[in-house]
Amino acid sequence: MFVRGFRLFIVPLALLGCGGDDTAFIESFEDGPSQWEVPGSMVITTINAHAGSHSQTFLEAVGGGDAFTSTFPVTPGRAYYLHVAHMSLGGAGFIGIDLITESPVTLRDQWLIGADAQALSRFDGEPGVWKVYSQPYTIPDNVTRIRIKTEDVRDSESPGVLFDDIEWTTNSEPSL
Ligand SMILES: [Ca+2]
Repeated sequence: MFVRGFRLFIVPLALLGCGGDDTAFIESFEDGPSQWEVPGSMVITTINAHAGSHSQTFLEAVGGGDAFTSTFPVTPGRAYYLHVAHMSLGGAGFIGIDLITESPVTLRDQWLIGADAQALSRFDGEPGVWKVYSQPYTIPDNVTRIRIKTEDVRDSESPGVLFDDIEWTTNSEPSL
């Protein structure tokens, strides 16, 4: 009886893939801006949130990326997902990554979800309504670190965007 019970405990863990999932970055904006090495014009706001009480917005529209996270390690050739909760306040903004190689150190970027064809996918939610997006992306060879970046592309006629619950993970489903 004891051995049988032990087996029943082990098998479900294996089926769930415990130990195989790799969440490299997670941000709910509930604990301050410490994960954003270059905060730019970002503001952690309480005007609305996908979960909790805080989300990210911007004071300015800045092209090329406005707020940048600290860099974190990734595995070259591995498939990941960016999960993000997004709300348009009239604008759309962009979220993407900077890809960093070593020996030699190089940096290039890839917009993942955004307002136009620069990004792999488009934000298409209704203004004032949160929508969760999941964008798959395979890390190129030789890229060992990335950072996530966000920006607003508003103009005076289309103000603002909110981001919340950003995850970089091998799990196809968001955990937040
Ligand atoms: Ca939040």
